Amino acid sequence: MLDKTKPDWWKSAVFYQIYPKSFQDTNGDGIGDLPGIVSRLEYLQELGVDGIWLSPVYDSPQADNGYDISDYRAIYPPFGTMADLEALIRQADARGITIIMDLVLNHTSDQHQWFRRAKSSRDDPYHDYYIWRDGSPDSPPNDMKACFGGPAWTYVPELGQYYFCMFSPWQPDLNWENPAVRQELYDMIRFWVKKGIGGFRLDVIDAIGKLPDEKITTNGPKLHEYIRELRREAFPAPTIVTVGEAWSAGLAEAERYADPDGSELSMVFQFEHMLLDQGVDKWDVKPLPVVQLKQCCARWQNGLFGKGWNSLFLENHDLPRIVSRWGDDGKWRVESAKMLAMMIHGMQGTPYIYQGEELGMTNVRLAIEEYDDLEIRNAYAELTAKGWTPEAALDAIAARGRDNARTPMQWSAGKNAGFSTGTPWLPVHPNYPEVNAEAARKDPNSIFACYQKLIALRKTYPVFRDGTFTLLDPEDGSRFAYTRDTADEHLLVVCNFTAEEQPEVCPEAFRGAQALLHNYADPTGPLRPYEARMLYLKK
Ligand code: TEU
Ligand code: CA
Repeated sequence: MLDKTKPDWWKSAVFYQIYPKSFQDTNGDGIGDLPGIVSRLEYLQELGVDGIWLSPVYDSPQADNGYDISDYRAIYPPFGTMADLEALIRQADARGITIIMDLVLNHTSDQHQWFRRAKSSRDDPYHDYYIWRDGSPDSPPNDMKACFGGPAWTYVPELGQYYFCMFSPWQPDLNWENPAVRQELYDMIRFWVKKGIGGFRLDVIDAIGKLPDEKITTNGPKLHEYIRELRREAFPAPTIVTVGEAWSAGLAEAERYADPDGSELSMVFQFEHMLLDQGVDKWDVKPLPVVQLKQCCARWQNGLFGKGWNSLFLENHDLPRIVSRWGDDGKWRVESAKMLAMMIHGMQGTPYIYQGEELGMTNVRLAIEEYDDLEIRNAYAELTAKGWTPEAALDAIAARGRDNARTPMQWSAGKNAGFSTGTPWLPVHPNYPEVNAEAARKDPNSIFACYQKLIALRKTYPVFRDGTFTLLDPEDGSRFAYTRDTADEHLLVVCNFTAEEQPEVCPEAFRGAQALLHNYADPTGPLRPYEARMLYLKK
């Protein structure tokens, strides 16, 4: 078990993201719940993770599945009660698992008390909690668009004013320039720290310094000032782990966010690698440029070495399933899922596994009425209005839509994959009789077993945490190979990104080295489809 009293314990940790709505239902309403998570702690302990990042469980009208919070200090009743959350914190802790909560500080729900009052009158003290601009019905302050479709300004006729909403009209942006807003949020965070929450994932934290009049959303001039204040006021303890979601972050910004002086956050989720296989936007699907992926990873690995800390991830609740995206979810599902896991877990940083990733869960194809996500529903309308055929729009959604990640967790070959005895809120993927946790736990060669070993290796060999990174054959578009080095350890990771045989990569020093992990028996000779090998030696 990790010593979590050490300030940088999270550098040795592996986290697991839970999307509560889809994890485990215990009362048959088709919606995952907190008792469901408690009932699966044993599974997570068996996997070996040190912490859970819990997607939002706060009270919410669920316009964006909890990323629209109506009460930061209450639990969404279908998920359970505060007592259930306290039980989860306690029982997870007993298994060496720390709970990290999602913090949505950029916006609230339009149903939050603050917003209801803000909207009631220009003179209400809460009015200035949000971002308002005067206007008339047909002339918004500017032409900014909301992420989930439509304009970023919503008109309130009673006030003759627009409010700013970066995501959707149901998610009004908080006014971070108002010190009362900031203090209220810090106070709320202290409330959770007192309950025993070990850290936070900060939703779209790069947007809190926005200047809507100048059409600036991310990386505003006061962003880092606000983050430093947040750190000081809300979670000064160095043992609190914090990871900021920052789509806009390049290396220079990430260095500021994750400054080892502890003045801001532990690390950020940056998405450069996740943007490589798209064109003008996420619906413009392009094949993965392997050379660019390698060079991108190398830049981050070397760029933050000694100056910050990387987060390592391939999936989350907003992204498609990685085996469908960069692997092969048909014939080579098992091999390619393991290869991708080895590729990412061999690097320096803190790995985050998204629920079901450890089973090789795949993308799903649904009928348009079956999708729940507001982004998907709006995108379908917008794409077809632009002239896309329904088939083309559905293809893009099946490749990139967020509901790919949100189908219920596949626990067993039983009814509804063991997720619920009722009707699941989102359809279960039809491949559950084959792809499920029960089968994976029994099979020593499963994808689950591979993740389990990767987590254990990270705990056994310091080179995973501390080693330098060297990319081999940077221009090779089929194989991703790199080495990691400390003064006395040497690690080689080799991955075949294709379904064809490729020549072996094995620098002289590694001849005869111990194979720590591999996804085919007998890891020697040419690389078979999606083959991956990890070789290790003591210098
Ligand atoms: O996501 C932030 C974000 O920028 C997303 O809009 C992202 O670009 C999109 O999901 C890509 O399809 C965070 C949360 O992770 C997401 O679930 C929320 O919907 C969003 O913030 C608003 O809170
Ligand atoms: Ca339930």
